[in-house]
Amino acid sequence: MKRRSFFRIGLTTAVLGVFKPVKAARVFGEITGGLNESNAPIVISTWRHGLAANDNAWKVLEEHGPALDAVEHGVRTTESDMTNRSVGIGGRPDRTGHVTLDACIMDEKSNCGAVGCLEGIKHPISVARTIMENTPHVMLVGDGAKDFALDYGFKHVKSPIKAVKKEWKEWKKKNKKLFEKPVINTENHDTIGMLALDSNGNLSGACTTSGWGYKLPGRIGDSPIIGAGLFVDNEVGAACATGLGEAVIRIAGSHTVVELMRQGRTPQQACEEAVARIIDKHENVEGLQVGFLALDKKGNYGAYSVFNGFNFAVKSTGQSELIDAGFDRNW
Ligand code: SD4
Repeated sequence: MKRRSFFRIGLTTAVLGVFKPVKAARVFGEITGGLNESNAPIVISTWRHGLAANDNAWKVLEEHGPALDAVEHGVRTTESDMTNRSVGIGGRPDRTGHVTLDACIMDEKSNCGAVGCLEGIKHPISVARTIMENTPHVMLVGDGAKDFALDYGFKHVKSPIKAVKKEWKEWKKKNKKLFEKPVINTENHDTIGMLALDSNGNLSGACTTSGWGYKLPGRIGDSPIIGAGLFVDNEVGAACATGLGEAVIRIAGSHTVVELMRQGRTPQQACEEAVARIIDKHENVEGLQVGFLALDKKGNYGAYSVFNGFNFAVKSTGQSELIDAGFDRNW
């Protein structure tokens, strides 16, 4: 097996730019990229941190680079941001103080790679890609994933970072029982999921997170699970999810969105239907936030969430904006 170069596309570009996003409040059901022939290249990603991530993904797309490089490069931006508490090693730990990271990546040929419960590695997304490109497996977790990463030249980094450790200690004082049922943390749903369509018309996606803050040790969410946190089918489209992973897994969320697009739904309609299914499958959706993002083969996009508050970033030629997603109900 050959070790790949991790620095193919120049990591020095991972610098946050200055943005003046246009904040558009839109009526849900009307967010689409339009019906023109093709919006390619285009990149979309979850939450406000998607703006900076899209900018770095765009550097690849505008040079006519592959969507796969764009999404990896893009989400590394968020993984590098030590102020981000829900992605990368700056993220919140589990109940025992371990920051365990989940990520996955998928390309236009349906190749995919994933890591779960990975500790002490700055860029889980690149480990996921390395698994995809260098092994016959899709997913490695825990110590196996860590050893694999170290063997392939990734460096160990310390986590949690100081500020996070302090917060966790405070949390621990108030939460003494380790295995008490975790409470849904409605403020900590900030995974980055990114979908890109390149100038050759190929789709790829990436998803990376530190998961549910103060989760039970060993918990893996939807984000590294192909079909749940992310799914790409180059014939149809791509989708990713953010929010309460358990709810997303229950309906194979991202796969569901892509399959709905295959049946003729627009990206917007597909996201709305997947959210409706989540609502149907849960007796009580109180505090259960989930958001879906979808992109089709022509670069039309859509987004929808259970509750208000979900937004996403879009970048294409002449466009860089943060858009409020439609939602089913108010908090
Ligand atoms: C998870 N979906 O681990 C992730 C959490 C998250 O935005 O914050 N998503 O369940």
